[in-house]
Amino acid sequence: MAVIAAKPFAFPFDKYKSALVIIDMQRDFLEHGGFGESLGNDVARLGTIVPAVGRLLQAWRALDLTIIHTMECHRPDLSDLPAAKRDRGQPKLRIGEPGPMGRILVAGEPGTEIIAALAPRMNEIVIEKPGKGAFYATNLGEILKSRGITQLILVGVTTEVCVQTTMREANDRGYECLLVEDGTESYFPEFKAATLEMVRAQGAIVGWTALSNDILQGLSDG
Ligand code: C5J
Repeated sequence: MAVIAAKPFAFPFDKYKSALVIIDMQRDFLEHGGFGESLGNDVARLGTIVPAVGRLLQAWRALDLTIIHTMECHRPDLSDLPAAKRDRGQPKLRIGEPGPMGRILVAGEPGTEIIAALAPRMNEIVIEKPGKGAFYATNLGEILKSRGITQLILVGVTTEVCVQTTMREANDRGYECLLVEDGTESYFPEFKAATLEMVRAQGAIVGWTALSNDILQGLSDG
């Protein structure tokens, strides 16, 4: 057991009951020609977190702790893509349409893959999710329960969309959640800042936030 320096107060950390949850670090969000860019976003912002996420991933791997990767994607027949999601926004390319990296956010397509620097290993769990939250329409809850996981360390993109949604879903299910400040990013810096503030407000109403170095320290302390 260790204590991580976190906001709004210290996070009691049991690494053996923790999972590192890496949300949607996919080419479609981080690389040119993908969904994020087709929505008019500057995708370069998201790449800045890759080193910090990579250091946490290596540390979890070194200790053989639970690692979960998520991917936002849909079945090739798009039967899990509601029209309300497909038609939202005004992207140049809609979900399911062919782009430079294959069909946008469709399972098995090159653009849907996790970026090479953070590619999952064979023994790591990969959750394909059709929604913003990683618990919706997936077996993530069952997997965590079967491993006795009670604490989630969250990284990934985008802070205010899939990361925050997953953190809120997890909080409602009784998990203690810690969002890594330099391990998450948004196309909109003001949305990232607001999310960090709101999740830890009111005495950690949704959870804690901390820097990756403080989490690495907690891993070696405990
Ligand atoms: C979005 C995500 N932003 N992974 N997905 O549509 O946050």
